[in-house]
Amino acid sequence: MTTILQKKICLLGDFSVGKTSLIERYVYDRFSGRYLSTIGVKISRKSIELNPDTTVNMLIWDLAGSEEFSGVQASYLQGAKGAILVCDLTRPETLNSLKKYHSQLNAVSPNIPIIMVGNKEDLTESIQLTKAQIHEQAMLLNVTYELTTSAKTGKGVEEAFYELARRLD
Ligand code: G3D
Ligand code: MG
Repeated sequence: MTTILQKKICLLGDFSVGKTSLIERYVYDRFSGRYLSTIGVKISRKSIELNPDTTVNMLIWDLAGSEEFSGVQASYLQGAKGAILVCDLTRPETLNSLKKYHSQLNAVSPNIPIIMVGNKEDLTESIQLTKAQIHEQAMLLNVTYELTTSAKTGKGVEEAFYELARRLD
């Protein structure tokens, strides 16, 4: 018999790092490059078959709006079973911000699996963050897995969600 698990996961990171684009790539395999910044939360669903006995239904929460000004609302983080911290490889300050999101997350949903993503890897000319810097931040925050992605080309996106899904309890 197949067990189907429902898991809420949240994406966190500064405005414009590519959270919505990563979800669009993962769930619909598309990149449109323009998403209206609506106010509120959008929940997308995607299931992953982890093994023949276990399927995870991921409910992927995307926060639209001005999270970097107001801080993330506790209700967004409540009940999260996993999280993806996203920074933009072309903007070093977005890596630094992940500390703040991590502590907000920790206050509401402690000890859940978290992975870190450095997005926009396709913008090779403008990249200002090294893999070593991302690794260092991941170590500081006790994040067990980090990788670089491009929502535009799709590189690393499937892997990011899969690596999170297989760490969910
Ligand atoms: P957010 O949801 O974190 O706020 P969005 O970010 O997904 O809305 O993306 C913000 C901008 O970055 C968008 O461009 C989007 O197209 C772009 N973007 C997201 N991911 C990537 C990527 O991997 N590579 C490149 N080159 N661009 C990316 P606009 O122009 O609409 O601001
Ligand atoms: Mg968005």
